[in-house]
Amino acid sequence: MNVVLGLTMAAVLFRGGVLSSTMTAARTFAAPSVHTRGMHMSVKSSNPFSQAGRRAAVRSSVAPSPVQDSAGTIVDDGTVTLTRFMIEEAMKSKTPGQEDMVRLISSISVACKRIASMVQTAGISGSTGLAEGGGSVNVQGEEQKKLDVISNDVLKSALRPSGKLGVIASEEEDNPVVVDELYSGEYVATFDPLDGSSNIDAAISTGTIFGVFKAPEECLIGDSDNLSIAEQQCLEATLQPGTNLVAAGYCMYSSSTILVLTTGDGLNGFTLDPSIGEFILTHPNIQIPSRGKIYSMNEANYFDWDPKLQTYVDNLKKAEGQTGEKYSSRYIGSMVGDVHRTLLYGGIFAYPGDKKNVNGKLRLLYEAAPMSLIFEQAGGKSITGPGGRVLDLVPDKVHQRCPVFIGSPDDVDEVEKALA
Ligand code: AFP
Repeated sequence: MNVVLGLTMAAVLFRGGVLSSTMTAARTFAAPSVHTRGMHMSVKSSNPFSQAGRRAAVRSSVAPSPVQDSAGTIVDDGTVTLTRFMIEEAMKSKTPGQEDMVRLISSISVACKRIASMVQTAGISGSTGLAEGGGSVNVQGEEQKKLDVISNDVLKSALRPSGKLGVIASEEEDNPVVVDELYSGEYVATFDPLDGSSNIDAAISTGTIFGVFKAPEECLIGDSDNLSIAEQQCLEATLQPGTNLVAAGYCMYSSSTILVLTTGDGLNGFTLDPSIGEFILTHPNIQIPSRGKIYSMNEANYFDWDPKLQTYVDNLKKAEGQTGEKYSSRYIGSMVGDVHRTLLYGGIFAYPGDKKNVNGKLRLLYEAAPMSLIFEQAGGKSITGPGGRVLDLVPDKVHQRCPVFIGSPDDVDEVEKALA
């Protein structure tokens, strides 16, 4: 289930007393340093997860550094919450509008917490299953789950308190539509509220994917079905290439809830601590391994693939690819889960085009493009095929699909060569 939201973020963030005092604290006490512990990898293992997985885990280790005053009292326990991280980044940034970005990300994180809670209790609360008891189909012909619809509403209501939210487009709509008083100004956000929702009844990982663009210019849209050309142009603000993304991220609802975020200056991961209801920085400066040993594709489509792709995958299975090592296959069918594993362990995730669906299945604006920015920020690559960087693709419609090959740079280079 996918949604595109347009919104303006008013530049009032740092006027609030709470935030001002947080900033004062951040100035007074040195920001806690983040430690990543080193580990030697001298033992070779045939387990595809062992080395790459450990390498990623090592990078993820975070030990908070408490700060004490002269009397030895701990004045800062060193925990870096998402809010604190964003505020400190905004203070360091020379890019105007970062305060608005803090507010936007904060609203999204609240929605993620709510969705995480609903996903965890779906089996108890009776929110598993199909919306409207079945037969509720979105614009792309996909049957909606109850939680698709609820997650969409949660995102809308989390962003609405800004008073600026107005454009909503979803899989039930061909185009973004006006649902409220609308100011589509500084930012336009694209969402897939609950990606992988077909897995939800089996309690398998799902996620929310989002991308944030700058709106071309301030625009106001009335509450009318007959939009003027200027108003239509506002709605089309979502049709931007991924190179224009100013932020992207995902929340993964799994054994833990993880929010992975980039605002264009590296990639960081935060884990929800349910005891305090805060996202805590647990994966600072994520870097994907340059090569992995796992491929992740829906092989049920094998016989519809390009023969060159079939050969590439056959080679990985036979240990006849570039590394000469046998790869393992892992496929959840929930992009956020498959991509998160690929980001940490390395390897390749792909949803290629095939004979039936030449552009594959994944949607450019709220699946492929945000994930591509995320991977590039982590040193990975993402292409549609030979010579086709996903981020360069200019959408011509909101729900456009594109083939995706995303992962470790060496693995993506290998598949690109194989397909050329
Ligand atoms: P749903 O949201 O309908 O479950 O689709 C999930 C998804 O868009 C993406 O998350 C998966 O990677 C992909 O579809 C799986 O598609 P296949 O079932 O065709 O493998």
